[in-house]
Amino acid sequence: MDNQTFYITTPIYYPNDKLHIGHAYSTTVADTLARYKRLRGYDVRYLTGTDEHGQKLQQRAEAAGKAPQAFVDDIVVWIQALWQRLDISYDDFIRTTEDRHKTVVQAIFAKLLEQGDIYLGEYEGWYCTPCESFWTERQLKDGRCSDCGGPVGLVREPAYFFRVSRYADRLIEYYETHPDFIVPASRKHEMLNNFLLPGLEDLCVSRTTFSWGIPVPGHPEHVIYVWLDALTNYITALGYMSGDPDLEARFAHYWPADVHVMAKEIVRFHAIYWPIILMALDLPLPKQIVGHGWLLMKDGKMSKSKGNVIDPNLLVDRYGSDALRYFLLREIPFGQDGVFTLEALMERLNFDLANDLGNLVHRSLAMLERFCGGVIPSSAAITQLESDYATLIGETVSQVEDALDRFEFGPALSAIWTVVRRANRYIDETAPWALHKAGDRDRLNTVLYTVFEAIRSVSVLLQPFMPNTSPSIWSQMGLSPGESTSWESAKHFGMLPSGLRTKKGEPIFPRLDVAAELAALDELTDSKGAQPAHVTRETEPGKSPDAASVQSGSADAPSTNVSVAQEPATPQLEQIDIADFGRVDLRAARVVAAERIPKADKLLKLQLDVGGELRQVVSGIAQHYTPQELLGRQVILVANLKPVTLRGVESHGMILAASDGDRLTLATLADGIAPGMKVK
Ligand code: ME8
Repeated sequence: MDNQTFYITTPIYYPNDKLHIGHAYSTTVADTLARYKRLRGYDVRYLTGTDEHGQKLQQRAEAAGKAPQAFVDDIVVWIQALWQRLDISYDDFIRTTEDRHKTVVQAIFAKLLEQGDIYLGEYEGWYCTPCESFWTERQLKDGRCSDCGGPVGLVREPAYFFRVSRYADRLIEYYETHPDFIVPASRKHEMLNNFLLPGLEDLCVSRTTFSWGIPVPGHPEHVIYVWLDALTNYITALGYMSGDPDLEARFAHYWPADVHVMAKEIVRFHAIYWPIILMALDLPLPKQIVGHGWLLMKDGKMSKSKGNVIDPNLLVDRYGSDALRYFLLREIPFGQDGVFTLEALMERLNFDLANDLGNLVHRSLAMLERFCGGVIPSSAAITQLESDYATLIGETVSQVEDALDRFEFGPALSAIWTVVRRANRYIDETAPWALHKAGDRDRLNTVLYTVFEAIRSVSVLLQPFMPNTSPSIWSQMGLSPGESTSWESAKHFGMLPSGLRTKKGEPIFPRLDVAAELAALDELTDSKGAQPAHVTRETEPGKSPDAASVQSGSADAPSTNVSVAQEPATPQLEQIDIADFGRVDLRAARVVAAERIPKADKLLKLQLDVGGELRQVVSGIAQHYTPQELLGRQVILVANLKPVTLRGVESHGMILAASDGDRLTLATLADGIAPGMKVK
């Protein structure tokens, strides 16, 4: 039987400027999933590319004194080199200026025109050039672009329109019958409430006031609207309507896409217009539209004009691609906004990579050299300690698989790090140096075999996330890739062959001098002082950072209705005054009942006594506290948080906790504080 297919895409990025770590994040996320599915035996196709037309690009090229094609060509070379450096394993890179794309877009346009989905009319309305978005008067927010908050221009020109309203009911029904179509689900409600239920207006799909685009067939004074042009890349790249039987067969093989990855600001185009285009073409819809949050900087959105954009190359140069990939995947909670700081990067590199993983590999190899002549021994009899360890690894594999199925990259890595940290503790507990001294050869062999077996399992599980680290561990262990490095092998403790001759090299992740690194990075980036680099496009779209979702997990982050400090102690958000803080109603509360929520392994449903009032709060602490442990605890409640529904359970408020991602501790009050008392 043929392997199951898995077709995954990133947005095709605008080559109007060099890309930044926000783009690197989406591309790394998609790459991790593509690599993971390949390891699981899927027939994977991973597509990325560039969206090269449109008014914004034409303006940028003019400003640079270049022809648009020459302008984008240079940037595309830069982008492809970046993806190579970040080990992005794409199978195809589509450029919308390629003939294979342009001719099919024209054929699609002609087909939609012929079947009456597209008609000629006159557009009068608002246009946001940075977002390449049309807006009606009603959709503007305070007279500005609803997406980026920037200024909009009035446009009046003859234009073709797409009767999208024809398909709205079918799309609403599709949302209802496919609850996993949009991830996270909160974005589905946004689509329904803000766009679909109020009624879709026909979409303008051509422009006449500039020329940098694909001409409408037979009417070259019109160019096809850049989003219609761009969205279709997902099918033109496969070979849809190409007329080439091999390519058409490839299209039939991979379509529909399994996952379209993007950030939240373009979910609207993918969850509304793209499905409608596909319905009009009578094609199946993609299985999932996944919209993650934004990487922000301490001072908000990244922007060239603020001079706070970080070039991913800079970080790859200094720390390597795996370190950057690890940081992005580990640190940014998928679906939520996350603040990028160089301090947090340094902490992850020093603690997780150098101290935990790097040290485990290095110290184990050093002991093996000293005690066993650098040759991996056979295990002798095992004790409960080793069999518990084997169980932990088996459970970890399932946790990683489940987490990746839910796009939870941080928790997947955190599960792997439980094994890494346990291995370091196991070494401390079993003290191989003492076994060596006591001449307890059998026990020493068992312990060292177990340590290397744990390292092998970790290296297998790390492959999708850190594609260079695993081979470099194998090479130091003398292990050749094969059966004992396959994904399945991680589930079977004992697959490490004994007798391997190891080759200890340099530590795989050196420890960094944080102060020296920060000073060097500050020199190398445009960032100054407390405002290091953040990521956005060259224009200043004014998309305000969603501070609430960074810290507390708002509706965007339904699974963590608990305040989690993602960052080191340094302040990372804009300063507020006392009046801002006064708007938060913090209250002492006592937990009077707690229970798990079925099928939500992170959530607990709590009943809180808030001084005579009983409050129900859903909290993402189930992996850190059992319901019993919480009974009677004094906690701090954010009492005036708007109610939300999480997994069908109403949550009215949020309790505070401190966390570094792995550990989480509730913020509590001394006994004797009366419930309901104000905390300030
Ligand atoms: O929108 N944080 O292209 P684009 C996280 N051409 N991700 C970010 C980010 C940030 N700060 N900044 C950018 C376009 N991204 C269209 C897409 S698709 C048919 C057409 C990532 O160059 C994220 O994936 O503006 C976001 O959706 C995308 O880059 C926007 O890239």
